[in-house]
Amino acid sequence: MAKNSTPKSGANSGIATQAGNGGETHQQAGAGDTAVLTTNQGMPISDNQNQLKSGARGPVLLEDFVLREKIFHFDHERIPERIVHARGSAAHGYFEAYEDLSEITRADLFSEKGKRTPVFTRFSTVAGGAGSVDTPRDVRGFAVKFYTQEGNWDLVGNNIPVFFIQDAIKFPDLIHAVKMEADRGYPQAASAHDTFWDFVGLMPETTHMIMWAMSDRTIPRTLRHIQGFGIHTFRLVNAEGKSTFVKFHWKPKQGLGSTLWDEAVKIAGADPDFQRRDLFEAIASGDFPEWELGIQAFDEEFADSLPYDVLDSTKIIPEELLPVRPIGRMVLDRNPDNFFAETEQVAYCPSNIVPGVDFSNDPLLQGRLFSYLDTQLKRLGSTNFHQIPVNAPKCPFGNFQRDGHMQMQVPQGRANYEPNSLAQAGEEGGPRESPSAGFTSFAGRAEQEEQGGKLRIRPESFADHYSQARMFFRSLDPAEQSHLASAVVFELSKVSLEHVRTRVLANLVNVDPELAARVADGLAMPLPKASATAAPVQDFDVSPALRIVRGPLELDTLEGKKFGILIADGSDAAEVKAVVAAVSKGGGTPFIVAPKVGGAKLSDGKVMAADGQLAGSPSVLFDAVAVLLSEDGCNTLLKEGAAVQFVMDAFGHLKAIGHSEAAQPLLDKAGVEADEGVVDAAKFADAAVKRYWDREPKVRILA
Ligand code: HDE
Repeated sequence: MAKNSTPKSGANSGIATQAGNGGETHQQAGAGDTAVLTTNQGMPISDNQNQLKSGARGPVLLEDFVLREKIFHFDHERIPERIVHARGSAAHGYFEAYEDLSEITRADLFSEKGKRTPVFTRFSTVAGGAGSVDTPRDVRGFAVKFYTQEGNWDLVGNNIPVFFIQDAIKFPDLIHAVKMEADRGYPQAASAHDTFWDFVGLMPETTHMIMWAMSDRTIPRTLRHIQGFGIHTFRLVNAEGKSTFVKFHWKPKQGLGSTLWDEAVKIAGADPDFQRRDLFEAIASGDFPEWELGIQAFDEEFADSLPYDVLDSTKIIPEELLPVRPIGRMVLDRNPDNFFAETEQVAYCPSNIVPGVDFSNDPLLQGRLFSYLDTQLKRLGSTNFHQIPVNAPKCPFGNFQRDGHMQMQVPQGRANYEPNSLAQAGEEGGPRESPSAGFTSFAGRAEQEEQGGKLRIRPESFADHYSQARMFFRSLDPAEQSHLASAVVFELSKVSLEHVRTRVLANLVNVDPELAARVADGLAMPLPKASATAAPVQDFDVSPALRIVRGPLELDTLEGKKFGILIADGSDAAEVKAVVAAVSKGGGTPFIVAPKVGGAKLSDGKVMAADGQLAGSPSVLFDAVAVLLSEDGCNTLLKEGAAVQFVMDAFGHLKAIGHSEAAQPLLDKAGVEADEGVVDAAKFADAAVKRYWDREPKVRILA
C-alpha cells in the first residue's frame, strides 16, 4: 500500500479570536497559510493526513488524541435546527434613522437624523427543515437584530402582515399540522396536505392569512424583493412615558416581486439554494439590498374607532386608512463570515426590546415573549447564548448573573450579588440599576386591569374572521386573484380527505362567493353552503396597496435583476455585446448561457466565456432572456431539449424574450407567440424591465 505524503504545515488555520463585549464580531483568521495547524489545546500538529497506527497496515491506537479530538468535535457539529424557520439566510448591515423621533420614542436608534445602528437580519422559510429548498410556497421570516446603544432590539417579523392564529396556545397545533405528517415524514416544506388543511378548515381565524399564503406573496422572486412586517401592534414610548401604538413595515427599495408557481417549482429543481445564493451574490457584488422602515402610528382613540381589534394579529390596518410613515432605512452590506457561527447561532427573541419600545397585549405576541428565550436554551445549549458574538450586545453590558454552561466571560472580584458595599472597601462593587435611564414597562390603562379576573377567553372583538380576508382578495389585481384561486385548487387537490375540502370551501363562501365557486369548479366539486360565522361579514373598502401585480411596489426596472443571454457558436458578436451593455447600463446583471461552459466562438472568431452551461442554467433562474443565435447555432439547438425548454419556460413565465432574427425557428418550436414582450435583440433591455401578465391566459388555464 502506498504511503501518503505528509505535508509539514497546515493550511489556513482559521484561528479565531474571541470578541469582547461591544467588540467587532468579525472572526479574525490567524496568520493565514503560514500559521501552524494545532489541536484545540494549541499543540502543533505534524500530520493531518494519517491516523496513528500500530505498524504501516496495523490497527489504530486509542492513544491517537489528535484523531480523537478531531472526530469528537466533528461528531457534535450539528445542533438542533429551529423547529420553525429552520432554513434561513442572513446578512449584516446598518439601520439609518431619517429623523429625530424623540417626540414618540426615547429609543436611542431613533434619536437623531442620520444615526446608524448595526443590524443582523435573517430571512427564512417556515415549514421546511434546514436542508429544504428555498422556493416552496411558504411565509418568509424577516427577523432584524438592532445592536442599539441601549441593548439589542429584535424585531422578529414575517413577509406577511397577519398571522394564522390569534392566541399563542394554538401555535404548536398549527405547526404540527403544517409540518411533515407524523406517521409518514412527508411532505417536506409544503402546506398542500391533509393535516394542514384539516386545521385550516376547523380554525376560521386562519382564513385571512390563508388568503395571503395562497397569494403570490409566498412565492417571492428573491429575498430582496419581499416586504417585512412586525405584525403585532407594538408601543413606542417617549421620555415622558407617553405611549403610541405602532405597526412596523419594511418596504423593499428593490420593489416587490414574485414568481409563478410553475417557476417556483422548477427553480427548486434547478437551484435549491436560489434565494440564498441570490442574497449572497448581490451583497458580494456590492448591490446592497435596502428596505425602508415605516410605522403606522396611532392612539387608543383611533384603535377604538376601528371595526376590529388592533390586538388581533389576524388583522391589518389598511395603509389607505392610516399611511405608513417612513422613519429610516436598512442596508444589508456584509455577508456573514461563517454560516454556522452567525446565521445558525443567531438567537432572536421578541422579548429583546429597548427603552422606548414596548409590547401590546396582543395574545400572540405575549406567548412569543416566553417561547423564544426557551427555544434558544434547547438549540444553543446554554443560558450564556447571549455571549456568542452574533448575539452579544455591541454596547457595554454587565450584571450579577454568573456561571452556567460555556461561560465565556471571566468576571473579576467578589461582587456577584447586589446590594453590596464592597466599593467602600476599595473593591469593585459592580453595576447598579438606573431608575432614570433604565427600561420601565408602560403602565397600561386602568380599564385593562379592570377587565381582570383570570380568564381563558377569546374576546368578542376577535370574532370576525372573514371581512379582512374578503378585503384582501378583492384588493388584488385580477392576475393575482387567479393565482390565488389556482393555488387553493392546487393545495386542496392534494388533500385526500373530501370532508376537509368541503369544509374549506364552505369557509371560502364567506370570503367571496365567486372565489369559492372558482375553487369548487377547479376541484370539480359541488359548492357547499357558507359555514356559520361568529360575526357578520363586512364589506370594507379595498386596499390597492396590498397588490404586488400592478401595485405600488412593483417596479419596472432592470436594477437588481439577472438576465440570461443564450449564445452558441456563430452568434453575432456585436449583437451580444450590445445586449450585455444595455442590460448592464440599466443596472441589471447579464449572465451568459452557452451549450458549453467554456463558451462559444462568436462571429468575430473570438471565444466568449459562459457564466453557466445551458443544461444547468434554465431560464427560471432569470428575470428575462435574450436568445442570440446564428442560423447554424439555432439549427443545432433545435435538437437540444434544454434550449427549447429555456425559451418555452421564459414565455410561459411571462418574461420578456429578446432574440436575433436567426433564432426565430427556436421560438417557433417553443410555441412562442408574438406579443409586446417578444422583441428584437436591440429592444431587449427596454422590454426586460417587467413581466407580461396579459400573456398569461394564452399559456395557462387558471381557476
Ligand atoms: Fe416564531 N418562533 N413563533 N413567529 N418566528 C421561532 O424561535 C413562536 C410567530 C418568527 O431567523 C422560534 O429561534 C410562537 C409570529 C421568525 O431565527 C420559536 C409563536 C411571527 C422566526 C418560535 C410564533 C414569527 C421565528 C423557532 C406563536 C411573525 C425565525 C426558533 C405565539 C411576527 C427567527 C427560534 C430566526 C422563530 C415560536 C409566531 C416569526 C419556536 C410560540 C406571529 C421570523 O421560538
